[in-house]
Amino acid sequence: ARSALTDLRPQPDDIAADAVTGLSRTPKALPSKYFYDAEGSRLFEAITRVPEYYLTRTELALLEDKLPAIAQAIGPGAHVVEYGSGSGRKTELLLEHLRDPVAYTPIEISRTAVLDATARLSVHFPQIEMLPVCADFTKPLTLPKASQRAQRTVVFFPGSTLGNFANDSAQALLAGMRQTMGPNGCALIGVDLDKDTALIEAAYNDAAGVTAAFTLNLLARLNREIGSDFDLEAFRHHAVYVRERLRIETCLVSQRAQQVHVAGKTFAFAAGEAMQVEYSHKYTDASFATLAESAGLKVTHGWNDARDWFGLRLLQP
Ligand code: AVJ
Repeated sequence: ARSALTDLRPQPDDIAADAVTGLSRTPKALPSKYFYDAEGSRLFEAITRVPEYYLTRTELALLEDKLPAIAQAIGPGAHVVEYGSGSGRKTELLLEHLRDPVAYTPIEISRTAVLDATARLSVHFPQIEMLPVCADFTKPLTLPKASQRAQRTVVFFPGSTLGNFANDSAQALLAGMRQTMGPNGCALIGVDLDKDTALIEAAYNDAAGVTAAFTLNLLARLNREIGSDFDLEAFRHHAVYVRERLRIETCLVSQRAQQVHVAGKTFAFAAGEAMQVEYSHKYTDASFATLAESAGLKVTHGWNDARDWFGLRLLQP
């Protein structure tokens, strides 16, 4: 199987500029995309194993249970295009169950991550053409062309990663997927569902404090990479479910009045001031259908676990 990298040369992140922009807002904010340095990715893996964080294990069980039906709905000859490349076991399960999958394309900013993903999978799936793409999937993309045997492009976006995007960016991302899949394509998207507030809040406030460490690592990363001087002892993780907006809103709360220096600028925090760092949207059938429609897509199939905690949705133009 071929494994040449298509490098669309994504614009490198300007962490310092993005941090200064966010800290200059009212209320202050930092972009959640910066959670995932090596330590942040390790901490996220640890989150998926804490008992309160039901998302990953529920989605995996759902895939194991429903993939025969999902594969039936998708049909043969798929070119699977994954937005991101961090879902290892989920991708394997999908490729194992599809009928005659032809090609696999992970899309990721990190060159090493896409190459690792295809190298690992090519061992299990020597018959599948591996076409890794280094790109920013939130920007317009042109994919490498798969073999003529490919009948259909299937965008795979598991993990409720869509939930980390505010509604306007989620809509833009889905519209980009519609371009990527083409008129005959589809998208298989994992979404965390609206449910009892206590269950959702527990998942983002685990007793062992792994999620708190994950959130605070954002400040540690900025200190490491752009030389800021956030005092990690002086900020506390705070995550609440805001039902009117169907989302977990995670912030870091300043424990005292303090000043922080970032890229030559000084930012003052009041005692108790909250800085917004992450959204994790949850969906109802209605809210997800509305979001999909706003991007020109229809929800044609849906599969939930027995408790209706997590869902997989198949979207088509
Ligand atoms: C990356 C979307 C799966 O929002 O649930 C986990 C990231 N943040 N705990 C989510 C996360 C805090 C996560 N996803």
